[in-house]
Amino acid sequence: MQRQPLTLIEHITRTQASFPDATGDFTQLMEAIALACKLIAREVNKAGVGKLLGLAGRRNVQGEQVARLDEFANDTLVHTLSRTGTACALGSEELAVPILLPTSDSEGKYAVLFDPLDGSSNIDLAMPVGTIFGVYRRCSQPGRLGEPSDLLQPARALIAAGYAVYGSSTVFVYTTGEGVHGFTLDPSIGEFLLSHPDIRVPARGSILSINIANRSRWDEATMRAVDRWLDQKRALTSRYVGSLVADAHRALLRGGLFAYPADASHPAGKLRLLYEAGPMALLFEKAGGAASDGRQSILDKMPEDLHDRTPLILGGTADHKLWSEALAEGEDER
Ligand code: P6P
Repeated sequence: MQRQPLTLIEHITRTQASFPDATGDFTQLMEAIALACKLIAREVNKAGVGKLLGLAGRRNVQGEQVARLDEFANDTLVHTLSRTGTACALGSEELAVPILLPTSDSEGKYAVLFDPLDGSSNIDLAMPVGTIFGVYRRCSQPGRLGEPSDLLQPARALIAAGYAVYGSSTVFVYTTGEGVHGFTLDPSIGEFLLSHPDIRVPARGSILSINIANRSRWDEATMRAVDRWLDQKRALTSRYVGSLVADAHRALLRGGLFAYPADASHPAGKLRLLYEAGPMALLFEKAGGAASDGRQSILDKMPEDLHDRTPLILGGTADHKLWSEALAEGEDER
């Protein structure tokens, strides 16, 4: 009989076996995230004929038009996570302020951040979109309401991070620190099945993923880094979806570089530190790659606000080194 690949929950349960004091709360939390991603995938995959296409008629804290699917994805994550009792605080791109949850002494051990539907401007074009999440252990006193500080931790403190990419297939990628693993949704049984065990980012790849239309707004150092990449004497190409989860997933599997540097319109960078760059950085580092803002590891950046932004460079170690060395040259000359 053909051996079925491990399901996501079987895999998570196995990782928990190495934690003797595991109570099952973390597994329950991850099950809630996986369930939410399945529910979101179902709506994304029928967006054209479902009732959730188009705009919700309001703007989010970022000033961006909110798509109906953004609201659905956010509400689904809030609902599936809140009812587990395992979270004390939830932070979302779609919510101006965190949701702080009442907990008993033994509950609410985790704080969860998420971008419920990243790249949603691509939905009406049937382009890939995704959900990104990060999980912290709470740092506030147990047995009471969670606090914003439970969410304002550096990405190095994440105990789990991952994403679901809703593309030609739905793939769930996560790490709890022991490697990075991918699972493909089999809609016929509603299960995420292990399809990408122990993902490793190739040290050197051939793809640069960057929005070249921003070139006129980059500083000199960024232009030098891009030109350094393009001047390499080897076969190169570029790919850019404009959906972080899709572009990062490609770089995780194929190597190369994803870069969203700061520019004159986004002096602090466009992407969000806590619920986009941080989880992606943990995944890349745990898969043997690198993640920085060009000068500092994303994992060490201390957030001040839930919606802080950052420049983001993700890639294999050799490709990332080429970029950061080119960037540093200017500083050496000053
Ligand atoms: P631009 C999508 O809106 C997003 O937040 C990320 O998913 C993506 O990487 C980036 O913005 C694309 O930004 O300016 O290239 O359209």
